[in-house]
Amino acid sequence: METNDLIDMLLEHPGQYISGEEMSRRLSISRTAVWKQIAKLREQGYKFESAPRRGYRLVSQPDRLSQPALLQGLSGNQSLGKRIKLLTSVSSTQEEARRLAEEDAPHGTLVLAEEQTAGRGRQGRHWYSPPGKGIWMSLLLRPDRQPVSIAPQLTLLTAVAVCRAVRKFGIDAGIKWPNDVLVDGRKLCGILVESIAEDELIRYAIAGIGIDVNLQREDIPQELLPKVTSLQIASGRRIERTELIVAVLAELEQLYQLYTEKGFMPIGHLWEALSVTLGRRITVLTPDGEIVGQATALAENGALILREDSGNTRTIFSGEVQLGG
Ligand code: BT5
Repeated sequence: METNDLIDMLLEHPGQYISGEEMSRRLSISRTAVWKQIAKLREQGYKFESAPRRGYRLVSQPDRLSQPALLQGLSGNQSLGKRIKLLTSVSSTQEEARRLAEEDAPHGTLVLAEEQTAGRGRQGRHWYSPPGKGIWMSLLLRPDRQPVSIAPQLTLLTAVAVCRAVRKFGIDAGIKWPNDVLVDGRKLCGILVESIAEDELIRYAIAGIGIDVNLQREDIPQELLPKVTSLQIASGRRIERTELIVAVLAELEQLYQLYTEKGFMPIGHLWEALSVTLGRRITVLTPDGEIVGQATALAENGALILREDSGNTRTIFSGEVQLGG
């Protein structure tokens, strides 16, 4: 007998106890075999309550992503997420997406992992990606004859997509320039767009998205605690990862199409509306030192425009923004 038969039977009676005797009769296996299957399922992360004479009740199932459920959820999309590679553990989904891109994987190919052992942020920083708690994924984009200079726009577009998807779950997320999605001033998602160019044109870009979904405070490393949150911490409830992945990809599909048809301007406006940076006094840490001023606008090329106290206007292409200054 497959453990699945037992699970199916328990799922047919949600919340109800079923006695060991009844299970053994209905599945035509011995009572010992039932105990063994229950033990095996417990090891896989299923949780049961057992009570004398009443039997077993399924309390919760492990939160695992499944390829059929994802493909089903994404079936409404035209191009993004039609091909999925789902891994249990990988160094970084960016690496895997890149490998697939070099093997001519199509636009919209999505790589997801339950866990990353060497997830990365910008400038080689580490991205913490524990198993089963978050969304760690990379999306392959093949823009049509676009210059490499548009890569920052893709970062902003991705941030808008994640922010809008998260808001659909009733969570008040905002975007910190350029690539962080925040809730209550804490980071919930990071985005890393890497592009491979040839003759100044993008051959392909890989949009890496890391979202802290069901992490609890004790899951977050001490040094990250002051500045990191998760959807579960922010909302007080578990969020179904598959639903959120589907929501993010649906937003991305829509925004990417808008971008292809109308350029960056409408995306820029959406970004501005969700920004927690614009209009604020900020400090930007750049490779050349600190710049303090008022964030006034987003430039067409994705740069941030800042007005220093002296009245000088500065254009920031990259850097670390701290709100306040
Ligand atoms: C980012 O870098 O925010 C981009 C993160 C992109 C991660 C995704 S996951 C799927 C794909 N595969 C990868 O290997 N990467 C992408 P950056 O702005 O440099 O921020 C990195 C900083 O965020 C770290 O130095 C930590 O301070 C903080 N951090 C690390 N892990 C975090 C987490 N899980 N949640 C929130 N903040 C985190």
